[in-house]
Amino acid sequence: MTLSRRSFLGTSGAALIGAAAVSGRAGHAAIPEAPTMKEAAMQPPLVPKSGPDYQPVVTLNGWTLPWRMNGDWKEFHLVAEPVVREMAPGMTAHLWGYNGQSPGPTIEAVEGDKVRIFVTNKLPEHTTVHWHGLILPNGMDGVGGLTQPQIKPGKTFVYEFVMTKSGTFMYHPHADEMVQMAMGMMGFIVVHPKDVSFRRVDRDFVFLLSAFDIEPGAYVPKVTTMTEFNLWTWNSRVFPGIDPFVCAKGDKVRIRFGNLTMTNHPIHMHGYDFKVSCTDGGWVPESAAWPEVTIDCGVGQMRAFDFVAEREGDWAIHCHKSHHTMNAMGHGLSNYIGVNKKEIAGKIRKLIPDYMPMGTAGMADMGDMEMPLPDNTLPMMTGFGPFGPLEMGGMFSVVKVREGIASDDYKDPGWFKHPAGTVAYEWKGEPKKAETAPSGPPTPAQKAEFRAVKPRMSSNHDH
Ligand SMILES: [Cu+2]
Repeated sequence: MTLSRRSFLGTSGAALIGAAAVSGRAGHAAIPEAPTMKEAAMQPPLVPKSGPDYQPVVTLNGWTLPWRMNGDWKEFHLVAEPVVREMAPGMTAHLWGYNGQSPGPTIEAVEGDKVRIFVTNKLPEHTTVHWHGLILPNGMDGVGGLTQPQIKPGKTFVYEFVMTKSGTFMYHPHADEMVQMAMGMMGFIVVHPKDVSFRRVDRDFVFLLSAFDIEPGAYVPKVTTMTEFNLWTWNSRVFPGIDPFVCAKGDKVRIRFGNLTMTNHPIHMHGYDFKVSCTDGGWVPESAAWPEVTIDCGVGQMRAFDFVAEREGDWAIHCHKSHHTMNAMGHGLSNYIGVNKKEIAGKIRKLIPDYMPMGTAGMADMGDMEMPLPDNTLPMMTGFGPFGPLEMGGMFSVVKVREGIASDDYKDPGWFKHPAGTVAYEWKGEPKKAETAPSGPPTPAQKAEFRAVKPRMSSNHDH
């Protein structure tokens, strides 16, 4: 399918939809306002003004959808629409999302809540919303054609159900799914336990894993891509555009994520071991929560892990697939490690004075290089830390643990200041002479070093 520029126009401003467009049982009532978000910056957690006093989540580079009470119903309004998303400073993408951004706003509720979610379709094609992991009546499940007719452009549907269980869930279309998810349509759902002390943490971070195929210089993802994506994102952001996970020393922290890409992501956090505490199927009993430092998240799965932020520092957190911590590159880049390009470089420089051969000793030299790139294109490996280039992109961020951060403060505290004597350092002694290769036949002593010695049973160590 082709997307005309026109498709992206006319979506700005808070959407106030007339009740006439509403179908369903709630059609007689006024539809709630649909707030919209202009920024890709993390918004403060939405502290509940009434009801149970739960610890609200923060959405990386995102926000939580405000609601209103209507009798005993909690009412939300999602608007499916084309959006412009900044994926990192220097690159925006023309995506589809909800209420002004991709991913859509996080929906937070409490176990037992009756929720009514209005969904208005401002896309150029039909859609639905599926509530992944929630236990609800079949007709509210949002599968176009199977459990409901699709929502046509311009129409609003109403979903009504009870949040029967607490946990970690998400929403996404179940209509023209490959296209709509490749365009960025998804959002997080957190249902807090009715007993707000249950598994309570001090900081609760959420994000969704998504992948896009956007050619360098382009703005619109290719929607027919099945596996060869080139931008690996957390909440439709790539490093260095992904918010850090700011924690006060001693905080109980939960990090929750769901995978709506087409491959698995082993999410690895440095500096800590953590306990896997929740999946989209429910809570892992505390007695069974298992320790990890990397937790794989399969396609369509969600994982949450908990840890106590007791060690200060800037701890990397990233997908462990190394090509997922890189941004888009041209295809067909060859491996030139060990190739001497000096001679050919000289010839090319006669034609192109700026030409620079790269990759002859690995590709790290690309991390600290400023090369001309097409407009709206991010470097493949980028970002600078206090010690130099980070050589990262894609699914990478930093858990920043600091002493004395206020409980509601999520601002980037800058780089960690390491106590003196705690940073790896260069050895500056004299190199040993023996490191040169010997000439001539090996001496008996040298031969002896190659003799394999197989230890016997421990008999010779008997006391
Ligand atoms: Cu990955």
